[in-house]
Amino acid sequence: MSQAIYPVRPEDAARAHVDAAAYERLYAEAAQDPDGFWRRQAERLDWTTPPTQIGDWSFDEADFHIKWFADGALNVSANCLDRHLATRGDDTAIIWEGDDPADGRRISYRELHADVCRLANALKAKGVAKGDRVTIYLPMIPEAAVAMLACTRIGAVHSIVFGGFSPDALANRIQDCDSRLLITADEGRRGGKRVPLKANVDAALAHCTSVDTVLVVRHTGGEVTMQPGRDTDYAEAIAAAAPDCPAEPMGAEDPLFILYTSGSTGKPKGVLHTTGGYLLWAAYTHETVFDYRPGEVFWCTADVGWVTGHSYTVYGPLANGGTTLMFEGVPNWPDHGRFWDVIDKHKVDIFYTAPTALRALMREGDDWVTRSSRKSLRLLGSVGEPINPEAWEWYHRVVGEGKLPIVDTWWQTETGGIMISPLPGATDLKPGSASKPFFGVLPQVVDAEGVVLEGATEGNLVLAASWPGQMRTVWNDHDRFFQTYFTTYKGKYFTGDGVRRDADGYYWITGRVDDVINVSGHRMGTAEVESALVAHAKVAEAAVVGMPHDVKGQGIYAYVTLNAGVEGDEALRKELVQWVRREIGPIASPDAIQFAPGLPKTRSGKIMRRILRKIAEGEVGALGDTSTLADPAVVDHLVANRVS
Ligand code: 6R9
Repeated sequence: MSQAIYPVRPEDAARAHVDAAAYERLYAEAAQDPDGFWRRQAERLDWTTPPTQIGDWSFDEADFHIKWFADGALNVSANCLDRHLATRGDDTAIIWEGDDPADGRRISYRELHADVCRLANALKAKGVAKGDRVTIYLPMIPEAAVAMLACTRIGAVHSIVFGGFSPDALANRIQDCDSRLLITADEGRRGGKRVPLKANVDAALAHCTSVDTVLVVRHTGGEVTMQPGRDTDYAEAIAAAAPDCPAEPMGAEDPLFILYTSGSTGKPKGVLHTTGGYLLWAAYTHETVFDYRPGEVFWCTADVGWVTGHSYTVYGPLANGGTTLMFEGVPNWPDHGRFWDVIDKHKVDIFYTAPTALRALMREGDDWVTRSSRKSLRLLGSVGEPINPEAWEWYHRVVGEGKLPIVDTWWQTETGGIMISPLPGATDLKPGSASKPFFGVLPQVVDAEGVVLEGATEGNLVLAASWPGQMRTVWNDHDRFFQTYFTTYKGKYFTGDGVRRDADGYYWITGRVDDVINVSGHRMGTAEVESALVAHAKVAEAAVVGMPHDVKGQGIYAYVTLNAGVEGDEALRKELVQWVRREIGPIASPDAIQFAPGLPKTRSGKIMRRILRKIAEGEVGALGDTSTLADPAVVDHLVANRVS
């Protein structure tokens, strides 16, 4: 563990919204008088009906409910657009940087407002009403933000599906929330390659009956089949629509969006966020953690298909009247200097990315970075997985030239926004530590039995109180919401993460303690990959665990038992990798497949994942207690045939 400490720089403290003294004061206020605190904070949004009710929640089974600002009403698109028009209508809301460095656009608040209104009117003309679900399957192009905001304008609930997901994964997500309308593009572009989005949609819709309308953005101009009666050209649909559309006043607790995420069981969960609390959390954390001021260029590299793209590419920056950069491409194309070139090109002030990207770039040498100026940069951020101190130090020394603070932000799809993070003007930095909780966040470290551990300690991370940005339910499965998050430790929200707290009260996230693996900052449920594998005709059984991976953080290690008489060879291994990519998407590709005649099971038939994890990690000398195994010989075979 790194011992280094980087103190707050005086210039950061001087300019900051929140310095060290303010942090202590605001943290105490939010903990002692949450209603007073959040009533004041809610004033940063424009409400059509200001809330008088603030926090109203209980994590106890008998009275389980979570509400914030419940009697207030507001509209998210009005908060992200209309209220900025008078003061900064001509300011740039979105800078779009295409995959091809020659492609780009700048969109002002006024233009974005008009585009959003047109699409909102077009959606209404297609029969989309308040509460209806709209699936968005788009590349990182401005139309993705337009689509999100147009939904919020009329009270439709968006569900974005990452463009890297397969037709099957898309179909499951459409069906689960019963979307009526889908917005896609002909193709996406990534690293010079094309992603056949519309063709994937056609394949997905062969299994879904709920979608009756598809809007298709012509992005690459690639050839697509348009199904008459169902598919409409996006440009045509909005050309016919008026550039103003009243913003529907929404209850603070009305659904805003659904975002599917992996859990420890097979089926991805539809995480539901609501209107008031989510927007407040995204806006307030964006302003405070990045010490953001309008006029600065904020670049979050996350795709809008993930929660980070929702909160910090779109909602947080736009709610704050900021300039957000949307990037369609990848860090290593046309070459390994792309990130730094884009920073110079658009004079980016704040850069927010994932450790996996940093590790990949670090391997290519410093020259790619140092050939750029990066003098516009003021602050760096990290999100998605624990950042190892080596990557942190490289980010700090090479990218930030030893000067810029790094905010390592811990949070989850479920939390809506940043929960534990340094504040640049308030928190001394320790490489690898997400450091201190944000206002209103009450972390606790508990042991396996739920005993709260004090002081410097290590255990599981729970949150003892609700916060406005908290998810409200799992779409269509409120019981699963309660069971997943509130039963492991009664009366508390369980994060699924392990954590260490040091003597200074800094939190160090150690990674997932459940059956979720974090591949390049993307969550994969091991059960999802397992069910994809067993769907293959030659596979009898599969068990999937995480393994250490230099760039991805964690890789996917699959133990596969084949049907009797089937021979496991290199060709089948490749076939299975392709199969999983087709079933779920490229992010789920197994990094290692080990054919195993048997899996280690208890006498009651439970697979002992602890042992499989150790073997995948190469820690074969430390397998622990194997006495409860039904057949200990299985383990010797697995160890002897480990894939490295
Ligand atoms: C925002 C996001 C959530 C899981 C989370 C944890 C890991 C995220 C982290 C981090 C250590 C950080 N995680 N940020 N671990 N340090 N700064 O990534 O949401 O995709 O839902 O993933 O990611 O394990 O539980 P999501």
